[in-house]
Amino acid sequence: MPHRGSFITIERHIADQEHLHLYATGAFSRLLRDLMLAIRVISREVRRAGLVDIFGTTGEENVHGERVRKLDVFSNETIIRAMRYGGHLCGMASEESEGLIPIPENVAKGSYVLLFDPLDGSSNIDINVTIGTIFSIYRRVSPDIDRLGDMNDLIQPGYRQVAAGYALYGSSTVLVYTTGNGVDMFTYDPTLGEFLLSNSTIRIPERGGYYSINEGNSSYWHEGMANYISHLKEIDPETNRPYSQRYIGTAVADVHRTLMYGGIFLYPGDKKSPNGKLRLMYEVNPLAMLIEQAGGVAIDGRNRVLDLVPETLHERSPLVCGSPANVEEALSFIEEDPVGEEVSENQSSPS
Ligand code: P6P
Repeated sequence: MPHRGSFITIERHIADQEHLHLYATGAFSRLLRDLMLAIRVISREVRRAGLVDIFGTTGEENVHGERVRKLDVFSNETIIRAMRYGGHLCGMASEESEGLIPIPENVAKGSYVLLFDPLDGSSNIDINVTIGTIFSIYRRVSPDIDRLGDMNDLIQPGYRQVAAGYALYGSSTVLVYTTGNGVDMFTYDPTLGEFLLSNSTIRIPERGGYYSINEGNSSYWHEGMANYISHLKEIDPETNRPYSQRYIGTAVADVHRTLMYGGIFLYPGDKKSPNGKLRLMYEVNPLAMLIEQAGGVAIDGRNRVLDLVPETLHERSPLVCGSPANVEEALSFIEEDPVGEEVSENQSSPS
């Protein structure tokens, strides 16, 4: 529910929630507080990017061969610097970095790992369209608390996340996060330097009238997906069709609208990209946890996202998420569509 004019800061909210977690020690709360500092710094830079010539690209490419923008690098480095000395983590991973981001040898290792997309929506950075930071937190699985973590600590199924959230740098900076007890939203007040609770225990509407997908990919859609989207565009006032199409091209912003207004967001696998475009570990999993915690549904086109067993750090996954009624209806159309990589008939299965 809206908390207009409340003075519940995120620090107090984190502390108040601590008792809800049997294992939560001050470390978990301090981890979140350090992350909030990084997000404040990124928010400040995003808002003045045009003034300090931080728009544009660095001329380099990231691990995925994508052009790196100065704000991407700044955001990535800001989070790493804010998080690596706190003593709460045994490792990190980022969309902008190849493998495990280590914790310095002389720094205490903690019980958690942090995975993040430092600036989602890079293609929108230079045109002042909403972008965001997405994060996902797990407890380490490797036993030795004093040692650096490893890939097994980073590559875990989404249902093991202990926290997930995102910051949106839009008309205002908002932070939406969950630690497994519902979804809460905070709005940043730059005059106070505080994130103040603005919407607690957010619940996604049971059904919504928006669908969000890149229609430019329609030639590649599998049959079921094509039929579903055509169904949404038919004229039928009794079922409030046609739906309205909204697509910003920043996943975290499109999913935020879906969370707040209801409806469905889809970045499906198709004939060109069987696993879609979004990254499982630091985009799809955290967004799926938030949608589920708000009463929604998140699938890869057939299976629950949070049950997917990841194999590599940067693997992609299709995502179909939103209001329960919308996702259920979509599934009735797409459940026969292929999901993920297909082994074609003429491909011999590995010996
Ligand atoms: P397309 C941004 O670059 C991003 O990774 C997501 O935030 C967004 O949903 C998607 O790519 C947009 O991709 O293929 O629709 O332009």
